[in-house]
Amino acid sequence: MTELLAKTVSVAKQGNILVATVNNPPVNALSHSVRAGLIEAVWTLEDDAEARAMVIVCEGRTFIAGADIHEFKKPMVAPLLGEVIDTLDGATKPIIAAIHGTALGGGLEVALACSYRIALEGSKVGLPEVKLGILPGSGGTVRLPRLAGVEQALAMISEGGQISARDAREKGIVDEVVSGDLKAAAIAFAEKVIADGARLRRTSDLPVPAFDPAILETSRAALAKKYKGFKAPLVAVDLIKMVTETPVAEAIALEYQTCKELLVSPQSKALRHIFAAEREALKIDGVDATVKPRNVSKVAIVGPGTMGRGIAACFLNIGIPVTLIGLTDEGLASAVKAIGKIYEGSVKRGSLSTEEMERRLALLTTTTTYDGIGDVDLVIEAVTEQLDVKKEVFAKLDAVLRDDAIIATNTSFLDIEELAGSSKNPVRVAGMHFFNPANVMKLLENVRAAKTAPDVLATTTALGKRLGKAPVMVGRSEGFVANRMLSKRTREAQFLLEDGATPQQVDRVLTAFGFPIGPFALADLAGMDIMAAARAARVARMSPREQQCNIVDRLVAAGRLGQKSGAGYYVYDENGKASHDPAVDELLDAHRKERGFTARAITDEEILERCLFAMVNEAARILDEGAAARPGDIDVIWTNGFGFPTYLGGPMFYADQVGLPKVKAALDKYAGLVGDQYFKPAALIERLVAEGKGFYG
Ligand code: 3H9
Repeated sequence: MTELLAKTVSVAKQGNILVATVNNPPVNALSHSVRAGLIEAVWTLEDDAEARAMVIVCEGRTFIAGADIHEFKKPMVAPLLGEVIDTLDGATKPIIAAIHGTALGGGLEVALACSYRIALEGSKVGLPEVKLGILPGSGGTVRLPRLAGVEQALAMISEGGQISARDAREKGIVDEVVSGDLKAAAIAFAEKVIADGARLRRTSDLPVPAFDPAILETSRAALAKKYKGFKAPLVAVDLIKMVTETPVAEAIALEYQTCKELLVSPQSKALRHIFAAEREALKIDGVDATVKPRNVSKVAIVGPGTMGRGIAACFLNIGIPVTLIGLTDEGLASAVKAIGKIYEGSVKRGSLSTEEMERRLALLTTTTTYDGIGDVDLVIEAVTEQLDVKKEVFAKLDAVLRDDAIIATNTSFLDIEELAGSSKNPVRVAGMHFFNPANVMKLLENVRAAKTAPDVLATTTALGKRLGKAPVMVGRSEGFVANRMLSKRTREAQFLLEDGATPQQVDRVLTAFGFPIGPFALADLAGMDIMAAARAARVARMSPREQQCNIVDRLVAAGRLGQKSGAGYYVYDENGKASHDPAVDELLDAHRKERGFTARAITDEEILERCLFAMVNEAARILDEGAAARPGDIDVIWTNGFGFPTYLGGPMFYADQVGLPKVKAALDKYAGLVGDQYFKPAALIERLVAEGKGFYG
């Protein structure tokens, strides 16, 4: 083996084949030393008269997963990735990329610049740059259409998805899919290439295959709708169009320029922030990274209601057997039917095979007793939100579970300490707060109580990741983080109606900001009876103005339960299309009159600031109390739980972009207008402003 100067790449000879091995954990990103090492490896290949071909393989869990995101914040140091790609492309002997895990972004660009690509069964390839607000910058947009066709390349580049090695083989992106020993297969492949005359096959020499230019405009329209507010997907269409009309060298230069410009855009900064924050959120404050999660291979769920069903589906989806415990056989039968319906929907849409549906359903058992769950590793209780009912369940669980089995509560607002304290074994109790529909929503608020064991916390986090969720660890706090902040936005949306805004205006302002749905359309979707029940549960602890702001109750009394009854804040036609209803104006007028409010014209700016900054202010309190460990955790919660636009980075990142002095000035203004008790700036905001800092320093 030859030691290269760059320690992350080594080369070794196997007969007349050079094997370059990349070893840059955790994901073999193209850090400076990998870039330098790959260039050195090609020089070694060129200098060695005996060597006739080279294989590039990676150690660890994956092939190169892209450019090193951590280097994006600093000035790039030569050699840049473009130089690596040019060196690979210009090699006079064939190079074979041997892909396992995921070849992503710059990693796939490296592979595309090689003469041949072989991939391990189960591996994946993709150009996910768009998810970071950028586009491929080292030939990806130029080479991929030449191999896979313009339509396929456009789909992959503009949406950033990954495709399987088999699909990639079918589309011409990889040459062979192998199983077993990848390195041995790659060497055998190289021997074949040498036997066939060591032919070079430069992707950049291939012509762009013919395509229907209409697909560019069709994609542009579809992307504008699907990724409303995102810049990079639309730039991708322009870039691909340019590539089809421009010679290779010029196209590569233009692509790099576009990537560089996007890299410094606010959207890319925000999206990269969320990428990092989601990974940071997996690190539990105060729990050492070496703490091992407990094994979870069998679970029970108590409560076959809406939440229990969705949670059960989450576990069945990843092959974990579930015992669903209910009070009656009828309730359980209806839960099984509902879970079946979830899967039937997926089968109809073509995203699930019938066999897979049957395999998942076979993992589900139901029971009305606690007798058979002595061997489960985890129980999630998802029974009704009443402390005494939940305590009773805990007592029953304590009687039958193994000592090391975990009890997780799905409570959304009960006191986690009181629940944990009701178990004989509080170290095993934590919260796993799923959001409805649990099988769809990515957010998972894991809740720690004072005595929860570190490995129980590590287990809920690891499990969240296995379930494909964005898990965030939160602490004791009424409504935890997500709902506690939401309640402030809900309060302001309601107060704005009293002050003179209309539901349409508030919804328009918040959707124009980037939320997928406004608070009133959302309330109509959830159901006004549900909203009224949630309000009733909290009303005793509300301020007098909030207590009397009973618009929701008025709507319920008027039979306006939302979409399900055809009318709520809006009226709905038979296709579910919402429109303005003058009856709601009358209802609001009557409410204002009764409560002594005179409607005034409210600006869009006031709506946005009151709704957003009320949340940010509450988040600052949550941080100060320690119920969230980092501002990034709150950004992950809001982007995954309530559709806060990722391209704005979440509420805390957004507040920093606005500038905390400006946020504080707005809070002061609304404290005067709406009331000090609602808008008095949180102590943390006062402190940060005084220190000239933001949430992120
Ligand atoms: C690009 O290539 C641009 C070029 O076209 C042009 C340039 C001019 N860099 O996700 P995980 C870290 S843009 C540095 O939990 P998994 C991550 O922070 C790039 N670090 O693992 C975490 O660190 P820590 C295009 C990276 O197994 C650790 O790896 N590529 C990078 O669930 C584990 O990450 C992408 O966008 C990186 N590129 O998933 C790929 N990626 O443990 C982004 C990850 O300290 N990456 N880390 O928190 C992914 O999609 C997933 O990480 C991957 C593994 C699927 C690879």
